[in-house]
Amino acid sequence: MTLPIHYSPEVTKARRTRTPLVALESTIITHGMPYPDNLTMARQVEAEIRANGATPATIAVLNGTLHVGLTDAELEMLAQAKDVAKLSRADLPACIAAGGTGATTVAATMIAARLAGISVFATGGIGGVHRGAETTFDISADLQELAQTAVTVVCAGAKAILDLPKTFEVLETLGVPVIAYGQDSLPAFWSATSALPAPLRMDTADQIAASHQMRVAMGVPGGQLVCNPIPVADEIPAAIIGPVVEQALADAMAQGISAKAVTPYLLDRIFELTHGASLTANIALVLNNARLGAAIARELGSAG
Ligand code: PSU
Ligand code: MN
Repeated sequence: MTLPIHYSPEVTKARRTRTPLVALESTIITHGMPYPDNLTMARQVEAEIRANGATPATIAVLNGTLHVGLTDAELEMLAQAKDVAKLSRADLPACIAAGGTGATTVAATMIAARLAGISVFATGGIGGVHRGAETTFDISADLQELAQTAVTVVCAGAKAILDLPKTFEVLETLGVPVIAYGQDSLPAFWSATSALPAPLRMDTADQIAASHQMRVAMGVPGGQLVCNPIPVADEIPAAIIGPVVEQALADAMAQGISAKAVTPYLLDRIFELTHGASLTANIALVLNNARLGAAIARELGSAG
């Protein structure tokens, strides 16, 4: 069976000329940010990757075809679309088989990146263990994916809407290397640092690329999670964002929000409660991750 994969003209060219590629997810566009900031962010992050010597490949399913790289018109369509499906590992093949359209989460983007031979993926935050998971069992499939798919994912840590200690415990259990970039503590998305010590620390893109290649050479399945702190000038200190997150979680509980709707609801509520400041920080950290992702992809390209 031939897989219905479509490479954009830009990605096709990068594959031919062996230009390093960096994968990008689309759920952050459809479910993570409001229009039109989501479109501005999607364009800026692609531009940042190009400016840093790599080619961006934003991933989504459009009418039953897995798109690796989107044209500007496709980005715009997704950014404006309402009710686009959110596709994780469980949903991706079913959506393609049914001829549907959907945005890929971290887990689904990793699967697509691997199929396309792309080793690096930059995003904002990953899914993880939700607070109260001891009763709801709400744990993102992103964590399992990191344990089995050989893609290095650059994020800014996990959001405080999650239970951070439990998220990192699960990653440890799954054998996923969690690497803080350039500091000893794990970054916490909107805040550059947290009280949690990082299991691993690396200070250069070269070290991250070398460790990715060693995993592949040794046949150790799974990817790496790189946690890149938001630039301090752009951060929202924990003392400010903490109470906002608590409020959003209380509102989600009162509204009976559950399952796949939890993350999008919380992001939207935090946006409202911070009058947009959470979004400004979110865009800054995604751009920062795009730069590091491009640097890692360049190292992998030159070594591979
Ligand atoms: N965390 C964020 N922003 C996001 C997401 C997570 O800070 O946009 C999205 C990502 O696509 C991630 C997904 O893969 O939510 C996780 O959803 P769930 O918890 O339902 O697996
Ligand atoms: Mn979930």
